[in-house]
Amino acid sequence: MQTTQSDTKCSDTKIVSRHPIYQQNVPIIMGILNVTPDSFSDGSKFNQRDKAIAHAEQMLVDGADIIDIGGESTRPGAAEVSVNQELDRVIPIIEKVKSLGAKISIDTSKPEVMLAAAKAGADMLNDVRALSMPGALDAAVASQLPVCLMHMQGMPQTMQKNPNYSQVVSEVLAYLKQRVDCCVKAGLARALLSVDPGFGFGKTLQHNLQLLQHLNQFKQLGLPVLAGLSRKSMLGQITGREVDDRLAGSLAVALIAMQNGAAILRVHDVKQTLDVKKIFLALQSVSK
Ligand code: 7PJ
Repeated sequence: MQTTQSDTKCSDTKIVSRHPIYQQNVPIIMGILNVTPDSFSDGSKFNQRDKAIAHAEQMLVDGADIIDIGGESTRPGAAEVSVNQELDRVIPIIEKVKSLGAKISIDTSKPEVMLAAAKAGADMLNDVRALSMPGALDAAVASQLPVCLMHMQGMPQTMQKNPNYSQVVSEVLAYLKQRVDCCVKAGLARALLSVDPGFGFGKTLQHNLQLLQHLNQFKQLGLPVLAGLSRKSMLGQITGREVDDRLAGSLAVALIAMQNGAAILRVHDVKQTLDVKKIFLALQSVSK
């Protein structure tokens, strides 16, 4: 695995990040590549794969720094996917996208998929369950890949039924801190880790807004913060728009996330998010 090293400075911690693409003060763009059948609904398996590859190529042309490949839908109510199904969906895509010269992140919670993805060339693990599934922590340690640890309350099938916190920001922060400590104890260097509050994963609109408003608090962990807000239902709740019509909302929250310290933006619309990033950086250069 190739890594670029750069200093990560935070209020009280200084670490050297081994994140594959992390850059201090420059947010990076992670392009989303869903390879669940519902995201490419028409056509044969070959056709689906072809479409996925073409989409990855386009995101790279548009300026994605890393492609996040996911074969398990974590939408509320989505059907569970077996290990073999998930492997069958993601491994050929990882191999092909890797051959295009891209950095790859694998969005999975399954240890078997983590190990196979690492072998196929993945540069990073992205786990919405923060390595909590049996065997996931061991698989991550064995891979020695950078990992994004995300917070989720409950399980995808039921998480939006009744999300409940007394203080959402401090509770999510405490959870991530505990997962980070657990990873370090198990043998994953701090420098390999990034954290994510998990927008929309067991959160009401109010919870999501509080997390976004206070995103900079997550920097106190001294790790890169990932924000996944693109096209999410919170944007539909605010704007009244359907999922395919949330570009403006997605760009608005991408800018706010950058201003509040996000180091990695997980997005569908790479080209447009890159423009937002350029505007953010231009403004940053005069404010110093
Ligand atoms: C996220 C994710 C997110 C991280 C998904 C969707 C649902 N991984 N995977 N953060 N969301 N790290 O894109 O709407 O927010 S799947």
